[in-house]
Amino acid sequence: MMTLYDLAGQDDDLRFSPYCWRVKMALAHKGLSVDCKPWRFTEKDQIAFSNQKKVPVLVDGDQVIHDSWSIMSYLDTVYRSKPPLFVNEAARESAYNLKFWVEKTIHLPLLKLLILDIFNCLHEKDKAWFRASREQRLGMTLESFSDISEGFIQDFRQLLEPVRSTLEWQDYLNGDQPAGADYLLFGTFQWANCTSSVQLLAEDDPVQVWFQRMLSLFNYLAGKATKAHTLSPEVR
Ligand SMILES: N[C@@H](CCC(=O)N[C@@H](CS)C(=O)NCC(=O)O)C(=O)O
Repeated sequence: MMTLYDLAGQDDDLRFSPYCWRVKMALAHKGLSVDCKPWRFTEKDQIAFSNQKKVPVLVDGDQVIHDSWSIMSYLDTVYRSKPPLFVNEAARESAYNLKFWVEKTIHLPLLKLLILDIFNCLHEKDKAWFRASREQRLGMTLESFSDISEGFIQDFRQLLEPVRSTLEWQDYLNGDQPAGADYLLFGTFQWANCTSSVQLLAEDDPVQVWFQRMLSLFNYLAGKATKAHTLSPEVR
């Protein structure tokens, strides 16, 4: 069986990395089983064999692949007889553009909404590292960076217009069935879903309706995920 190094929070079952969720959904789409090993930000030694410092890292026999996009591409190349994540080169290219839009346009504003919730759900051993590394990157404290105002949430919702306009008339970004593009965006919302109770989207927003549909896939693989705000206070 394959092994996936998967970011975990204070509780081993709290798995909230947007990039790891992409991969878990992609593996389920292909019908491949995986052992998802909990990993913390400060456990760099455990993934040193991958010659870099981030998860997801997938180990498949003697193959070691890191980076969510590279892993998805690997799965399509090696497991050709399984359902494709990208049906053709055009689908792959458009998913690649979507990945950039998600990472460049959506992740930073979303991080502003989530950052304190993320910090609170980390394992104790990760907290100081996370604060120091993120404050250095952002050039300010987590508290100054955070914005959960109603106005900011409205602005965030506006950013989603390009995908909303697609999801208004089709069930999935891929069409009538989910595939790679859906998992690329899904990871981002699952990041929020697992770490925070902020109401990111209105209930009738086509993006929210799509997200609920995504949660139910593969026998509720993502819908059953542990969420920080449902853990007991002692664990949190
Ligand atoms: N481009 C990578 C990004 C992976 C990434 O940023 N992973 C985070 C967890 S969500 C991480 O491991 N961070 C460790 C660090 O910042 O040192 C991908 O698509 O997989």
